[in-house]
Amino acid sequence: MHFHRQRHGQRILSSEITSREVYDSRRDWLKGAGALGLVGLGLNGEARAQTAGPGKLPKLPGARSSVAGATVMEKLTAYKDVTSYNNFYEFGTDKGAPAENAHTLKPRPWSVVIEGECAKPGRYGLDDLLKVAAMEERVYRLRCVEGWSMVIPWVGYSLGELLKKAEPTGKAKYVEFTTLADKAQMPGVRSNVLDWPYVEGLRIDEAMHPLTLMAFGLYGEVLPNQNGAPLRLVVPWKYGFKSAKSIVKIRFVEKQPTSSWTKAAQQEYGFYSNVNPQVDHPRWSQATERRIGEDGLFAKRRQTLMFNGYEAQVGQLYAGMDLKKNF
Ligand SMILES: Nc1nc2c(c(=O)[nH]1)N[C@H]1C(S)=C(S)[C@@H](COP(=O)(O)O)O[C@H]1N2
Ligand SMILES: [Mo]
Repeated sequence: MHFHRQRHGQRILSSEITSREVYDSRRDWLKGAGALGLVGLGLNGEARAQTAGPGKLPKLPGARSSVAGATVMEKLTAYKDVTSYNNFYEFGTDKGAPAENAHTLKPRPWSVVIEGECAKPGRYGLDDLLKVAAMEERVYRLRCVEGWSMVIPWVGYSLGELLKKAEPTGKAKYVEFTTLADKAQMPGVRSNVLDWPYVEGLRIDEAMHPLTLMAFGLYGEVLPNQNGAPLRLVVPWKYGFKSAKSIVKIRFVEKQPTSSWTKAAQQEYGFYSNVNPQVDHPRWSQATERRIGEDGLFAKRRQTLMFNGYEAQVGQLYAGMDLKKNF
């Protein structure tokens, strides 16, 4: 049995801490909603989720999502940690580099090209992208392949809502995402740590799954630059690197795209990259993870869950596949 911390001289069991944290995060959620006078009101009868950030950036609230699995009842990772411990190699490889350097990114004006195997290709401006579907708040776990995780209240809508607009053809078996690579805005692009631009891909059914989020915000505000402003993917059952930041192009393709990480190390980063505690990274185990913010003296690593805890929602997508081969 592990003990997490001492409080008023009492030792608190991990089981008690967990329910306590869930309670605290629910209460904070309600407090936020109360401050805005929205408790129990809700537009269209929906409960409004109002998880507020520090108010430094424009507000972007979302209604609490009704998508199955969209709200993890675990303590939220602090806004400060979510925005200061990042992977965004276009701004440097240190965890603190994106927060330090991403002020040079200009998230407006912005547009995304949608092309390839679809009936309605086109270029969408950010204001149109923001209006494609109602904004929802989704509390997802995000687990990095490096072995740390966070719980983040994202704001956005299902990527499928946007993809549908372009009317993908029968040949659209995969979707490729390309992100901004501009040396003038992104100092890290001068290094050759990755083959720029950053490219990621999903199978079309993964891209259309309601949990796959086109995110525009977090903590009730627009995305901070270091988290992938003005829009990024969040694919909660896959390792974090599949969640491409600052997207500029979405392409429907017939053949499986090659991601930048697969190009960099084919044996380490497969196309699927589903969170899987049974398939180790060649250089380290994936059985456990460190929750950012829980790194005190008594913090213990958490068991990593199959599909990052989203197995009930996405397991069927991989029925019959050998997940050791398709890692
Ligand atoms: N364009 C781009 N997107 C990216 C990355 C990157 O380096 N460049 N890093 C990925 C990795 S490894 C992770 S873990 C997540 C981190 O997202 P966060 O900083 O919002 O937690 O972003 C992903 N998206
Ligand atoms: Mo990552």
